[in-house]
Amino acid sequence: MNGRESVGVSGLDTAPDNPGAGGDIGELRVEILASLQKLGYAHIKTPLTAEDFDRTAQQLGDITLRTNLTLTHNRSSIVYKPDEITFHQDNPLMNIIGWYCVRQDELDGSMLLIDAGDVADYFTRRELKILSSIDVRYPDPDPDRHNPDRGLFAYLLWPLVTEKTARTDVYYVPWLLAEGYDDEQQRALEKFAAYLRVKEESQLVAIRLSAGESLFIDNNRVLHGRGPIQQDSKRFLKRVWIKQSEQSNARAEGEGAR
Ligand SMILES: O=C(O)CCC(=O)C(=O)O
Ligand SMILES: [Fe+2]
Repeated sequence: MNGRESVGVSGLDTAPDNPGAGGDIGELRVEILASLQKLGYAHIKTPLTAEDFDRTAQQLGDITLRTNLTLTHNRSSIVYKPDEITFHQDNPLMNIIGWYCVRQDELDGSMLLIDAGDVADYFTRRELKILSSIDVRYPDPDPDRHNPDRGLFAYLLWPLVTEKTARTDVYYVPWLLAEGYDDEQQRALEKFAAYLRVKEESQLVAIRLSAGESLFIDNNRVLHGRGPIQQDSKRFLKRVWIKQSEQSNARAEGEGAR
């Protein structure tokens, strides 16, 4: 790990005990957006309080869900279990995911990231068209329709690749692939999985958050996962799902370009 992914140097380090004062959170927002644009993620090493993390997240868009991630034996989602979590993306309607570390696993607990921001360079025009025709399921965000803890499952569909004017978005969850892909789509899916393996081998980013640190990722670009954690791990992360408005998207692109 080198220091390149660090943000929050100028703004918060001057007043680490009181980052809310003097507009520091506003400055942090600009740094996070710039890092998201450049790297696909922003690792904030300056310790924040949980409240300042939340306030910072609110500056990035609308928080649609707050989740406490700790091992919870009676809950069914993989995020509450100690097993390895393979590379995936969360609900594609969410543009940014943020995690705040309250307590880290004793041995590891690193978040592992793959930046798929270069997907359009790796595939031909024709392959990108095929990838855009591949639908991947995502859980219905309405908890009355999709709620594994209540035995409710409802999925919607989202394209694996979405070509936009200035970027190409990706949405991939290996265990939520739909059924009935044709041969051409199967071949494209295999090549996509190979692309991820190459990136995992050569460009994997591992970030082990310490207590007080936070991480934001561009969920339409970066895949995340982690290795297994201790069966009795005390690891505790707070996660936020953030939806950017069209307005803040446009603003973010403008700021990133400066
Ligand atoms: O526990 C982690 O590091 C990440 C779990 C995860 O996939 C998530 O929070 O969406
Ligand atoms: Fe996830």
